[in-house]
Order: sequence, then structure tokens, then C-alpha cells
Amino acid sequence: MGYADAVRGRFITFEGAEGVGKTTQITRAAAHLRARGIEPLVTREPGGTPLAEKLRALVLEPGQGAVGATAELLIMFAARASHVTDVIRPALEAGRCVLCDRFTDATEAYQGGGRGVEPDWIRALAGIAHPGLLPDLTIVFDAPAEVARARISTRGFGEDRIEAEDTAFFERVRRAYLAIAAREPKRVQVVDATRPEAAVAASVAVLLDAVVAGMDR
Ligand code: Z5A
Repeated sequence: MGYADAVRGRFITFEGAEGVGKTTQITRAAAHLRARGIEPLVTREPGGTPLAEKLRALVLEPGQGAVGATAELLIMFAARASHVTDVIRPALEAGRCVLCDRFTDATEAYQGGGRGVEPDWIRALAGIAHPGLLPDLTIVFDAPAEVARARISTRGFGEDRIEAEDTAFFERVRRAYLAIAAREPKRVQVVDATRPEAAVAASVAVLLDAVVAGMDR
């Protein structure tokens, strides 16, 4: 059961490897909800609070020197603890619909699948950073790594530290996301992100409508 079931709000996360179109789709999803009379809170990870945004810059900006897998893992969860305590839980408790660009599944996919961090460490830290909180719905946008990388290569700004990883890293990330979806088919829905934007958005709208049904407006 999603935490939000108990507190009226809805917690919806957008996941997938870099460049699959999460940011594009979260904007469209917010517009879709507004048209239904729901004003969502749109946020992102790592980030979403002043502290977490500083941690984001530290962990993603190139030129910080070496950042080992364990340091990267702990920074992601430090940012998450701040975000959950100060933004996500209060919004859910107030009955809001929270749309979050990445959450703990990203840690499982990137630090777990990509870097090989022990799954038990990730589970333990999740239990500390957000006890009892799971998304009501997670949408995994799925595309081969080459498709996603071709998209971001046209966007006109440089790569962050993790984006600079090779294609094999992003294929491991993709496989980790598909494994999460296979393990939790009720919470996690995979959407084919290789289709045109509007077609992807139509699939997302169906999933959103199902999860916000019955919310107070
Ligand atoms: N990270 C981590 O390692 N562990 C964690 O626990 C967390 C995060 C929470 C920041 O994530 C990094 O942090 C990320 C994982 C790591 N690093 N990487 N790699 P982020 O979400 O801020 O950054 P990102 O994953 O790299 O996302 P992105 O580059 O912003 O891509 P996106 O949001 O998925 O895609 P987009 O910006 O919407 O679209 C990319 C381009 O494709 C753009 O030009 C669009 O116009 C175009 N686009 C979008 N949809 C389509 C379709 N359907 N067809 C064609 N073109 C499209």
C-alpha cells in the first residue's frame, strides 16, 4: 500500500535512464492534472529543498574530483531525507498530488544496477530516509540507451558527472529499472518511451487518471 493511501494525497514518481523524456512528460502530466482540477506539486531528485539542491550540485557537477559509489549513495539519501521530510510528506499530508522526477528506484537503478552497490544497503537507507513511504504509482519510461543519448545530445548543454558514463552503464540502469517493474508490477508501470511525445503522454494520462480517481479536489 502506498503511504499516500493513508493520507489522501498521491505520490507519483517518474523514472528511467537519462534522456528518456521524464522532464517532458512530467510537465505534460502536470497540465493533464490541472485540466482535471488537481494542482500537483512538481519536484525532483536529487533536489527539491535548498539543502538537497546544494547536494545535487555537489554530486552531479563535473570537476568535484572523485566521488566514490558509497559517497554518491549517501549523498542521494541525504538529499532524499531532506526532500521527504520538508516537502513530500507535508504535501501528501495536505492531500496534494506529488509528481516527483526520480526517487529511490533511481538509486536502485543507478547506484545498484549501474555501480554495483549492495541492494541491502539501499533498502536499509530507504528505511531510514523514508520509512513507510512508497510511491502510489511509478512510471518507468523505457528506451534503449542509444535512443535516449541521441535525444540529449541535441539539447545544447554539457553532460553532468553521471551522464558522462558509457552506454554499458546506462544499459545496466535500464535493466535494473525493468527488474524493479517485474518485481513490483502493481506499483511500477513501464511505458514505451521510444514513441512520439504525444503518444507517451496519452499512456501516462491513463495511468494518472487511475491513480487520482477518488482524490479530493
Ligand atoms: N541519480 C542517481 O544516480 N541516483 C538517484 O538516486 C537519483 C538520481 C535520484 C539527475 O537526474 C542524475 O541523478 C541522473 C541520475 C542521477 N543522471 N543521469 N544520467 P535528472 O533526472 O535530473 O537527469 P537525467 O536523468 O539525465 O534526465 P534528463 O537528461 O533531464 O532527461 P529526461 O528528463 O528523461 O528527458 P527530457 O529532458 O524530457 O528529454 C530529453 C530530450 O528528448 C529533449 O530534447 C526532449 O525534447 C526530447 N524528447 C522528449 N521526449 C521525446 C520523445 N518522445 N521523442 C523524441 N524526443 C523526445
